[in-house]
Amino acid sequence: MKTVYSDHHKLQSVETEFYRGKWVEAFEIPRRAQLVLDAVRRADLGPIVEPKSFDLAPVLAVHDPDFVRFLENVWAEWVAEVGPIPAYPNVWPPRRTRMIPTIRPGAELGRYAVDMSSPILEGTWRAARAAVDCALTGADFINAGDPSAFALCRPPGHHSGRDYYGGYCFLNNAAIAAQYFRDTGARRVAILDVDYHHGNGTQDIFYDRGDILTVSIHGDPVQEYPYYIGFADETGHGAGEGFNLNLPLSWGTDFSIWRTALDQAIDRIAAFAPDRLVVSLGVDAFEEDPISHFKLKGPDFVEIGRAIGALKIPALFVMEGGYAIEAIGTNVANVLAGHSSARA
Ligand code: OKP
Ligand code: ZN
Repeated sequence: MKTVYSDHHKLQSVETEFYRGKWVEAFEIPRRAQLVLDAVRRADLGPIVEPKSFDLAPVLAVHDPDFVRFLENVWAEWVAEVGPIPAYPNVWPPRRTRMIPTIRPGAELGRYAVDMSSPILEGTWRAARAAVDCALTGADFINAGDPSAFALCRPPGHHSGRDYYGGYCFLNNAAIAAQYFRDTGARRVAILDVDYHHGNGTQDIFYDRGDILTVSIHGDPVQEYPYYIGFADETGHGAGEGFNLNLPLSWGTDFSIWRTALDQAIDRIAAFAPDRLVVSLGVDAFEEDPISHFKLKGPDFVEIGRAIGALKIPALFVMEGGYAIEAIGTNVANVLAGHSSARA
């Protein structure tokens, strides 16, 4: 299995993040990707390659043009008004608002941001574009016949919706790859999100679509980020009715329970019979994760990979979360190794 990796992710780097009323040491840091890369190398999973550069068309196929233009340009506007410091919103539009454009970067940050976890920096746009390039390059390997590929994306993407960003995510790498699969010949695509957090952005993007099935296993939104969305009764809308499956689980969930949800997810995907599978691969369901509350252990990740591999559907793994620095590499490599062993 090829791994697609770009050094540009390092452009998205902050020391601290705002967490429960305080500035604390940041969780989503460049070292995460470095450690995953090291582990993939050590596990001898296959070649590590640089992404090709894609134009904006695949991004604009899932994100609104005004949002994309905002991400590209807000840094320059923020620097001109505020100076070269991380750009955060501190104002948000209330419900039932008319959403009339403003000429102030701070107000535009609040229009598109859903939380304060995702500062926009000088290199954010380039880092986010490079992550998309990793996902699309991986998709091309699968289109060329590889049974699987790993896009080592950073920043992650699954919290980014059609026109919003947050949860460390700017552009939705997995959604962009899924749509790209559709646009390059796949008739049906499934996205399986095993990150601890609900893939709210991915759900938002495909909610009214019956050609792209979205499935997410995650912390119950009554007690876990992103809150408000990710409930079991959100099943899709219009042509998408029945094509979104949420499997929320409580804090303390261990692998025996998690595995039951995975079986449901896999049964639904098998029934959908997609031509391509995109896996939003977060490993923050791990018991030692500092911001999460599930109880998965290292070897469980091998079994996750194996179960996904048993579907025998060409699979693109797209890196999302995972913050237990000492184990992130092993946990990711375990999923990929499990998948390769089942596909062999
Ligand atoms: C990104 B990914 C919870 C604060 C959470 C943002 C978490 C984003 C997770 N109290 N802050 O899905 O791993
Ligand atoms: Zn997560």
